[in-house]
Amino acid sequence: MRRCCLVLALVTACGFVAHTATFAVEPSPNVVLFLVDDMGVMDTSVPFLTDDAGQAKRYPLNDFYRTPHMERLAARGIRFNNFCAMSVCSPTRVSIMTGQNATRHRVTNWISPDQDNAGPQGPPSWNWKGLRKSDVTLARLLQASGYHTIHVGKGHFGPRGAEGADPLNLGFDVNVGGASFGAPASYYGTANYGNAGGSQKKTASHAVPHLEKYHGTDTFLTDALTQEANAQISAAVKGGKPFFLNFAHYAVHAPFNSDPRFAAHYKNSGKSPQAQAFATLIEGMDKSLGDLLDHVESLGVADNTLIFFLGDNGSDAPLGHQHEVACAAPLRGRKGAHYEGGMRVPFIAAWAKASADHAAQKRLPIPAGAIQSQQAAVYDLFPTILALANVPAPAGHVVDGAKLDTLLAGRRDTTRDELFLMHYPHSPHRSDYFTVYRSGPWKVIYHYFPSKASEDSHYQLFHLADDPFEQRNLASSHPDELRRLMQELIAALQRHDAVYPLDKKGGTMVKPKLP
Ligand SMILES: [Ca+2]
Repeated sequence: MRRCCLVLALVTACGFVAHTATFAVEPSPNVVLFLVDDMGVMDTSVPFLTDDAGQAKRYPLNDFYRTPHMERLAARGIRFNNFCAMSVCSPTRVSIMTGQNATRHRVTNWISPDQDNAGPQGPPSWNWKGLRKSDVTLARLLQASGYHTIHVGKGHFGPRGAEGADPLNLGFDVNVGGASFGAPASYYGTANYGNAGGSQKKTASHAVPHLEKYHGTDTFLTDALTQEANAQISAAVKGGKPFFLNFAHYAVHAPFNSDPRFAAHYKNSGKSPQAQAFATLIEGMDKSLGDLLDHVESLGVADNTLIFFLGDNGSDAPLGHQHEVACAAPLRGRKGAHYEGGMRVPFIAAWAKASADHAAQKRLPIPAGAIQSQQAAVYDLFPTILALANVPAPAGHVVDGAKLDTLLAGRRDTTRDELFLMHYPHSPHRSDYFTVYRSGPWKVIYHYFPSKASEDSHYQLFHLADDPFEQRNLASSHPDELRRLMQELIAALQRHDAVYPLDKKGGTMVKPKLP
């Protein structure tokens, strides 16, 4: 797709060349999706949240974690402090690949590799099988338009043996480390990442594939994947094609194996050994980002390489109760929960090296050190990246996301709907059978089967602008707003062709009720 120059000859009706002009055509930009598993918006030394004046505000967790390379990336680009993901892994991953809300593609739960995990009252027609060969994916569209498409790290697009288990079936030219499962058996090279060999008697069901050359070494999984990603970037650059790298770290997902390279930084933190190990996974992931930035710079392609850094769901930091202000403090909740801590993720977009005169950067300018507070979500990446690469989405493929260009430029986009729908018709997880709907400053949560976690009600209502940490449930005191938001929630589910939980007998779908 690299077209160095195009000679255009305009021929008149008489048949002679009237004018010849030479246009330099820019090479297509390289795109790196740096996707961190289970990383929430507070799991970093980069402050994402802001004060009333819109300035970055540090909280104690920002001083616990060490992510200097995220700081470097944030200084080069823009970070979003209101970026939403689905509350668990696979739904977000499929949304990134399809541009669709999980409600629509119906991978509404994480995909258990060996058995359908709809849950006891989950919808049987949810999409446990995940992505298929025939599905429209971001990778396939880029591949068809001339990109070299690389997947490194965690896949989790489909169960074991299904088409989606192998990223090579989904439009990737290369797959290193991607498989059906989400959690690695081990981060340790000395344990062969769970594969048989050496002192490892049996291959574990979640053994990370393709990394044999690191077996028996002290190469931590995050580092092995980084070396592989950088080698793939080198090969792509050598081959002269633009590349799309889906660099999907297993970190910082459990098991919380302590990374010995960084353990000393946290030993006097007063935090539990698990929390310290989690922090080492964060710092190892951050070093990976730094190594990648250095590498694209050393190859001379940094000014033509766009980095999107993000998490796939809210924090899983082992710092306290899943429904309290603890794991993602000051946000409430944790991965899987219906509170903001379960679905707010870090998002940074930056050219790997700023160059104001670069053609691609002129088309998509990104200010340095900026913060964007307008709400956006994981499915917005699909239209954004396709537009940047000049690739149209196929007719008939419904896209729920909207281009981020205006937001990436640091401006407010008044044409965007400020809506977010997160549908989780499953159990068991940190929260069960719920739908979240955000509209402007309001957030309503519908609980299909009231429980202690839902304050024994179907409804919770929060005003996030006034109460960003979800301390005041307004469902009883604001019945008009509750009813209006619930009407919108029900309409949004219908618009996305949702499937719903079943009643206890397992026969009838249970749809949300108006208050
Ligand atoms: Ca995840």
